[in-house]
Amino acid sequence: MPATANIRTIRFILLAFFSIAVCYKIFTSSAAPYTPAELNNVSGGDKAAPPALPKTELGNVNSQTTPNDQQKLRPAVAPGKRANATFITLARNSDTWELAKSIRHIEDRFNHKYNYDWVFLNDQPFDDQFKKVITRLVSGTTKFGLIPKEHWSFPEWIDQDKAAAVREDMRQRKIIYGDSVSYRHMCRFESGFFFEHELLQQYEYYWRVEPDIKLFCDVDYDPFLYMQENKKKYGFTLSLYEYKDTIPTLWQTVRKFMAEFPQHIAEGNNMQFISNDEGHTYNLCHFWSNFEIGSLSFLRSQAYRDYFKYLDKAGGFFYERWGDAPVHSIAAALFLKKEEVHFFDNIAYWHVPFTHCPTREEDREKYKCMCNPKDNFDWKGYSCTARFFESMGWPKPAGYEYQM
Ligand SMILES: Nc1nc2c(ncn2[C@@H]2O[C@H](COP(=O)(O)OP(=O)(O)O)[C@@H](O)[C@H]2O)c(=O)[nH]1
Ligand SMILES: [Mg+2]
Repeated sequence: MPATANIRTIRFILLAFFSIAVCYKIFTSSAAPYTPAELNNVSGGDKAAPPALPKTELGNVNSQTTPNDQQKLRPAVAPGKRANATFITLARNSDTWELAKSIRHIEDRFNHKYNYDWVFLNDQPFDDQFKKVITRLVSGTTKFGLIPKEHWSFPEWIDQDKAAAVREDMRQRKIIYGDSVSYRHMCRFESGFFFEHELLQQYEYYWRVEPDIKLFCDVDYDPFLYMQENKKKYGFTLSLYEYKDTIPTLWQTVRKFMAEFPQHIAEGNNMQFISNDEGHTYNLCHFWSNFEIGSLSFLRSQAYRDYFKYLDKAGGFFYERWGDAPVHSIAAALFLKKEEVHFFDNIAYWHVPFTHCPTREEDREKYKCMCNPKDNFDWKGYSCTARFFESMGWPKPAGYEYQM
């Protein structure tokens, strides 16, 4: 072999070796720029057990970012006891996506730490998509129930022709939901039957959630336990005046009931909230029942059952358009002591078109609220919350005058 060929071979071998070495370096450095431990530090690592940063770095992080230092992060699941409680939602299959939003709000602000169950009820069977989408969003156990026919139909004493004539009249007068049969079944079901459903029998407290609601603040305590430990029976966030045309004879029916069942009227009740003249007339004030945290044994009490039966016999769910909000509220005002009704001021809530945002700046800070306090409905003219405060003998909270 000539000498030049030898030199070429040696050059080729050296070049090949050098190229392989360079490729190896590039490949290994781009495939693994950090060790797994370093990666954890970069991304914040596992939520449950954040890796401890070196002291000097922690100092840096704290001086340049807000708000949480690592020690303040709460555990993913709140320790301690639970109440015997569930969320409850009445919904149609067509509500799936609006309801999904509500559930994310409740889970993100509260239930991912508490994992309470959630019962869903429908007058039609829930479809597979509803169950699949909803189940993956709820941190507790989901239960899907069908409403029995007798809880979602006209009772035999209702005159169908009379009811149809009322709907037509209300349609012409453009009364909201005035011509709807299903809305009337819904109001009657929420007034008198949801707490009788077999899926709710095991529970003591409920939190009602509707599709398309929002929570604006963290709920970093357990409202169910709060109810239990403070002997509360009914909780609300928003109150307002009812449309008079939907309940023309409701109050006269309630007055007849009170005369026939005086034993059900509680001592120390809150008649003052619902009447400006000691019970002669109804002032239309009610708690907005699309949000409720309540005691199921209150609704299952003899007083409430007698009351609902009496109203149902009078026919106003179909001959007028009685809503479950005034029906529940009148009961809460009359059959409970006024201290048993709780205003959940720190649960900031929206259901179209009203917002409840905590009045006090300290609360909005403490609970990491994202609502504009100017949107708070509590002190505006159409709200009954000022009246509730008056009935309780409470002063209005600081700052209310900027939210009127
Ligand atoms: N299964 C079922 N749920 C209903 C029906 N109508 C209303 N709902 C539910 O009843 C609640 C109140 O109804 P919604 O339309 O929100 O009434 P609004 O808040 O008074 O305007 C919501 O949870 C609805 O999903 C119905 O026909 N069938
Ligand atoms: Mg609604």
